[in-house]
Amino acid sequence: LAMEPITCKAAVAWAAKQPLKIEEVIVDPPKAGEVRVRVCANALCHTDIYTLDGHDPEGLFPCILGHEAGAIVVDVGPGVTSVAPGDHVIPCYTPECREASCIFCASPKTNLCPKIRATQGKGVMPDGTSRFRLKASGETIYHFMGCSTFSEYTVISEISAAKIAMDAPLHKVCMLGCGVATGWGAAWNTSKVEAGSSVAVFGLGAVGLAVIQASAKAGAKHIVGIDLNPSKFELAKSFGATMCINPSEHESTVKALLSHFQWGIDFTFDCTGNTKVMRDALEAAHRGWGVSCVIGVAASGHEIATRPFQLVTGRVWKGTAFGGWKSRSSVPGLVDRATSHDMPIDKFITHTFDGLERTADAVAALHGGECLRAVVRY
Ligand code: NAD
Ligand code: AHE
Ligand code: ZN
Repeated sequence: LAMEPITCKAAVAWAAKQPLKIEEVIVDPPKAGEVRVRVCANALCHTDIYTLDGHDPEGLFPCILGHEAGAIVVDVGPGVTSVAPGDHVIPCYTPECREASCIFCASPKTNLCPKIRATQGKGVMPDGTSRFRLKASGETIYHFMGCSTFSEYTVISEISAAKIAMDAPLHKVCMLGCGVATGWGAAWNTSKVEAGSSVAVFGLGAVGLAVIQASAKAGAKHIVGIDLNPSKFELAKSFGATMCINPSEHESTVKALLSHFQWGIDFTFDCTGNTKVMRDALEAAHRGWGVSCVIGVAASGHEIATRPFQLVTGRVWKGTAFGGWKSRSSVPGLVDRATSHDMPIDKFITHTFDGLERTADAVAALHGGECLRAVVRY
């Protein structure tokens, strides 16, 4: 039976800094190597807002944002073997092609499979075309991060679809499609936080709190949470922070940290996207061996700086995408850890909305300052 286009609702980003608009869109059937999914729940990530606000050098409009979702496979294109209609999946913006010729998938050093990265960055599927059109005019709408989950239906590559347990609650485990998984992986994979070590986390959104949770699990002895918004401190402590610092109360955050940790902190993380904070995080890292990991995504045109002496004297500056997780291989296990409460995730959900048309309310909530993750259930 030929697959038909599906008409559904999507929250379309028409231009930078403009509110999302709920539109009727046509979602074309999946082509070879693609799957069409029904999105059941979507958590907003700061990166969606960053692109909507026009800070992403790759941002394209009109597009359908969203990349932290739980979904059910509806139909599959020719050649798809790893998922079938009815399977529950998490769309992953970092794919995993697993082809023998992929030196990135073959290497244990990285998760950055480049197989579809070029077209993904151009807002299209690997054949160079979009599966989304506006119903009213036929105008093409771009994809985003290979996911576009602010839509009741979307098309993703098979290599971007992590098949997860059928009984995992999609409105919760959707958060493992980005923020929470990224924080855990930054601590465990990218930085390899050690038992007994000291950790400083700059930025206590969902990503930073996930770093704290994972660092505590790894046995870190001291975990400092840093945020301009002190309303985040209580929650940070409940995730495992042993101390919190508000930079606005100190002339220098680095000096404030060094007053407690003479030679610096073993593992530091930027979870703000602010390049000045990235510098502080590097310079607060321990002389001789401190590792500083950039997780935050900086606005277009912003660059990092420090004195090279900071590196000469043994600090290491690194960064992470999706916490280093090889997506299709790792996400199912992360989902199991969340559902078994080995790594509880309920506390990350501060807002819940029902219906795709509430996506703009979720965006407003994320701007509000009290929000970690706003989950929209479709
Ligand atoms: P968020 O907006 O919920 O949290 C950011 C936190 O940083 C807030 O609590 C805010 O008060 C705090 N903050 C802002 N400026 C600060 C400053 N100067 N000093 C101290 N604290 C400050 O965002 P999130 O969803 O947790 O994401 C965090 C960052 O990580 C974003 O930049 C996002 O784009 C990025 N991100 C990266 C990856 C990746 O794979 N590398 C994945 C997910 C998110
Ligand atoms: N498009 C931006 C970069 C945005 C960016 O760095 N994205 C992160 C994920 S943020 C998830 O919330 C990432 O993984 N980047 C690696 C990649 O391949 O996109 C730009 O600067 O052009
Ligand atoms: Zn994200």
